[in-house]
Amino acid sequence: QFLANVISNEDFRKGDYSTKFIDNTPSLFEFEKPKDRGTKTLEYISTITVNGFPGVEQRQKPHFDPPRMPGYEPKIVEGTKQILDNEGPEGLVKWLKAQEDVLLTDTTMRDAHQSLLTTRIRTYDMKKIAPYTAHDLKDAFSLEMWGGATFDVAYNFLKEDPWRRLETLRSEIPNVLFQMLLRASNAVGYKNYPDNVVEKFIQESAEAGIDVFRIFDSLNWMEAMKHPIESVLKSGKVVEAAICYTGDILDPQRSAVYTLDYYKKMAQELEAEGAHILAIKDMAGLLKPQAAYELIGELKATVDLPIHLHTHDTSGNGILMYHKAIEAGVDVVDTALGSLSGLTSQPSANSLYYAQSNQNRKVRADIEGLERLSEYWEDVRKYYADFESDIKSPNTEIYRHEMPGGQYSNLYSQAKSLGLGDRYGDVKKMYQKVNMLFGDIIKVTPSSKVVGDMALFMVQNELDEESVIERGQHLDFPDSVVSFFKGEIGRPETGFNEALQKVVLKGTEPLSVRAGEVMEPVDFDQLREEVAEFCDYKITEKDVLSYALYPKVFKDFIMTNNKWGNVEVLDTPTFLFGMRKNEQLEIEIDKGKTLIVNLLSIGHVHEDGYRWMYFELNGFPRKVYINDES
Ligand code: 3PY
Ligand code: ZN
Repeated sequence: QFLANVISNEDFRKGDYSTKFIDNTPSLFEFEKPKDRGTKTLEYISTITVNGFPGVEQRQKPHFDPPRMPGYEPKIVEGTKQILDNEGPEGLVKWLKAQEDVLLTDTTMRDAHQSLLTTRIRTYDMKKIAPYTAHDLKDAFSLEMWGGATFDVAYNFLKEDPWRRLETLRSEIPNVLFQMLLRASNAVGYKNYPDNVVEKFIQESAEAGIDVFRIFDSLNWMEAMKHPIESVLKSGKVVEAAICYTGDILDPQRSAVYTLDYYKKMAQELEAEGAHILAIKDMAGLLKPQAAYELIGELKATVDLPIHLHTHDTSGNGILMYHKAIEAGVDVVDTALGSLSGLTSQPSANSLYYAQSNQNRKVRADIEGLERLSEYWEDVRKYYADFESDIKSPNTEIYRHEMPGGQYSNLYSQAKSLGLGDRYGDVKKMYQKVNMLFGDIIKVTPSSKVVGDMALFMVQNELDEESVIERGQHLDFPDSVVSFFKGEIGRPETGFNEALQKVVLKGTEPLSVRAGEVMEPVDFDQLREEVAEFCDYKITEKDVLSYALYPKVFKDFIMTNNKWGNVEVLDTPTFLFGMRKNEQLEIEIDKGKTLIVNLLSIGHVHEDGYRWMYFELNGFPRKVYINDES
């Protein structure tokens, strides 16, 4: 605390101090009394009760029925995790190739809620169902439960540690492979990181419990995939190298670039780099049934790798598409449990099970188990109603604008915040035009964000494809667009639109090599020292890495934790809504340590904008003075 006072002292920061600084500055010795866990928890509950949770409409905590839990004692039987642990990636691949039925990857804990609920599902709700997931999904190939947006959203919005989520679930689910989505050199971020950060991230994730790394590059740029592939190979885990699918291989009018040959060539290159599994990542749900049949069939004949197919069900054609892909020999498909499936999420595991029930190739799953887990998530989903998107029915517009599953509602919020909510139709049309203006690129995080930012910018400034170049020298383009044209997120298949690049960069030279290659390696020792300045517990390598990836987000998370303690222990209704008057709660803050909290009354607002909140904590009266910002 003394050191913290020195570092935050104004004079000290300005360098305005002498050798008498310590003697002359008594405030350096004023230490804040550390608050106990109970007080911190009451302060969090009070703030949320009075001011609401960001993104949740402020209202009294609704009454939710407890979620339906499976009514049996879960048992752990060996699954794919043991095959990998005992026989290595090659043994796993051999086993996979020998399966007659199609296998499932369950995306419920990653892409499903990333796409439907802006990634807001908390560890608390995952942990509760985890032992039953180990039991009921024992036949699954894997659970995709980490990576993508889950990493930063956990810190930023849920105030929880994503590493702890991984470790907690790993200990509860020891039998099924854990899979993550890795954005190649962007890791779990939105920009390129130096190679040593990506490599350390892979090592730490492997150690914490990830078995299968799905690696994709947002422009399908092979150069960017080689280094992460090599790092996963070094870790001894499974490399699932992904090709992002765009356009339509059966529509020659749509694209001269993304043809069957394009995908076959990339598959061969990935196989040559040492991939164990090939993933087709249909992030916008553009792959149509017959195209899937031909693509999977051709790829099976081209490479000797198991094929894992990912899609989003936005158009409503997902099950039919999977049915054709299964006919063509796909090995694994991504699905979500019924109640968190469909629309911008993955197709339903439960529906696919029945669709394949009298076919040669069935779905390897226990349907009773899928139904039980689905009931649980149906109930839990209600907590997060405020994060639901406004898409209510299948949407075939995606075949035109080609926006990835998770981007649709995000871009709409961005448009609304710029006052363009009522022009969202124009934004979507512009998105399509920007794609062509950029040379018809792959659109997925982060390249999809660049296209989205440019579309908003052009609609806002009343620009079209010609005027943006004519007037470009005088325009201040969005940062993401400048970074794209500098080559910082990679190289599109067709290169850059040079006329546009020139006006965007205004004389700055673009990169001629991969960004990660020329970026200074991160000095982890120095970062460790920086983290030690604001972290008052024993820091881990994972903390240092999180700080390297997201310095501000990580620091804010630590500050929030200091203020409120670990809010991960709160049940979700309490975390999002606080408490109702006269409600009694039991909160297990540590193993065997429980707080019994009763909110007795809420005082009126004082002139200073604060109010008293009166509680009973473990039988004793307690009050908390809270700023009413509502
Ligand atoms: C992500 O990068 O988070 C994605 O889900 C891309 O599809
Ligand atoms: Zn996806």
